[in-house]
Amino acid sequence: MILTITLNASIDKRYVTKGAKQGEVNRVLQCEYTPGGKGLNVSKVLRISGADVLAGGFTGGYAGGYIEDKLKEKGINCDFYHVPGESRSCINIWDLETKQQTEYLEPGFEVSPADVNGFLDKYKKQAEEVSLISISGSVPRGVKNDIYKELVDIAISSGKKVILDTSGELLEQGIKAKPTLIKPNTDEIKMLTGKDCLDTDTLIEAAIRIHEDGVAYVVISMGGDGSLLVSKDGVFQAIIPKIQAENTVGCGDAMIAGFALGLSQELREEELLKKASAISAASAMSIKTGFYEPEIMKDIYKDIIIKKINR
Ligand code: TA6
Repeated sequence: MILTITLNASIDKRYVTKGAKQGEVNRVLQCEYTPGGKGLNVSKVLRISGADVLAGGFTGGYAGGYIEDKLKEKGINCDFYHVPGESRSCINIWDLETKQQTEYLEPGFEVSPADVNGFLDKYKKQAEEVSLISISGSVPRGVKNDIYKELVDIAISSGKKVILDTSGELLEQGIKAKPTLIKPNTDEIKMLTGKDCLDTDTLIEAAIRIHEDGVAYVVISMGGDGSLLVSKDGVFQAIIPKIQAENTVGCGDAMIAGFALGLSQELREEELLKKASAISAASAMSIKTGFYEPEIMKDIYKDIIIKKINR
């Protein structure tokens, strides 16, 4: 069983519009609601991949109940800490005329110190019972910036591999506990190492530094140029075939799900990176967030090339 932690779960609402204008009444042509927040996208992709998933974190109110009902319909077990507020919504707008994607991410409810302590008590028990832990996304108001350091420490003390996918101060604090895997973007690498990563060599050097500071796997996503994985066994690059992307929202979360699955299966670097890259690419080809077609993933998987980069 893989535990996913989403401290700021949301109802993701995807709108399709045509020529939407600020300051005017715009009618939405299509809309789709699904459980969201980075950790729940990871949960949904893990489930499609056949993994047993336990989803934890904070939910609240009617919206929280909707989120959990929809997760259970997908066969995802839920054990959230319930708070008085309403879980948030995150809006993702795709405009057919401008071909632009715009996101509005609500901040979410505020939690109290008692809520945080109640969640931590629940999380400590969960960490003992699961095989691997994946922590993603932003946190609600009332949660301190070092929360992920505390969660990673608990995971490691429980002898579990732990993935941390977040940004800013949450990542800067969380990395002090030496999570098993992180997937920083170039802004986050600059924050962590002070290096402006303008080219692949600098990117690799920065990732090696983060690895040498204690993170077993450092993943760098380079969008259409594929991704890099740095570990004790070296530097690996995944080169993916050209794809027709339909919705890139959540494909980073899908990649995290692929790594969680692969680490739980004890895969070696080449296989680990190939599977995660194929799942992420297949996810980008789906209009839905936190979803991929297994047949499409298998097709892409066959065409992914993994190169070991000599350093
Ligand atoms: O990565 C995509 C996404 O998970 C959206 O689905 C939306 O829920 C947003 O990011 C939430 O990000 P957060 O970091 O607040 O969990």
